[in-house]
Amino acid sequence: MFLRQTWTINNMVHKVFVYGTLKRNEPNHGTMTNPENGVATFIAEGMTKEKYPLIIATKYNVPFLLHSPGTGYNVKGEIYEVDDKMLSNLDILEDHPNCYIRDKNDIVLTDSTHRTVMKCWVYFLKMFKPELLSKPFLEDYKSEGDHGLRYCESQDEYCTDEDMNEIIENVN
Ligand code: PCA
Repeated sequence: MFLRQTWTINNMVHKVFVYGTLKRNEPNHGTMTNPENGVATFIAEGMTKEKYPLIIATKYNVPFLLHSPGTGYNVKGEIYEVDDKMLSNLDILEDHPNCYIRDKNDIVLTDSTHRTVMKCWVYFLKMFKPELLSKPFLEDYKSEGDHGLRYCESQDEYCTDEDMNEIIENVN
């Protein structure tokens, strides 16, 4: 009993909405299915309640959700329940909070007739360069989509310093 309670206290479950390379059949999905990284359980398909610009940038063709509510589409993706370990591994992959910033956002379940809303963690780009808003906006990211900007898997970091300069506004 005591052990079980300890486990529950130390292993929180977090809802994460993924819209890019972490989705099923996309290049980084393996991060979520690798048990060494923790546990991720698929919950449902969903979309952002607000519209946001989803763009592809850098020479690696990385998808970024720009934190600019009201522009773009209600972006489609997948909701997962993850444990603490998986969440911290996703933070490492996404370089939160240096590159992407993980923020809670309303996600509407796509299959639900009642417009069920879940608050989920989402990886956004916040202090982005305004010129990123002139790139085409996507509704449903696919690395192999018509845009022709296939994600470059050879890199193990999303955001090198060079990439950061390209996408993040220098606030100094
Ligand atoms: N991976 C995260 C953020 C962007 C990306 O490629 C995701 O799929 O949500």
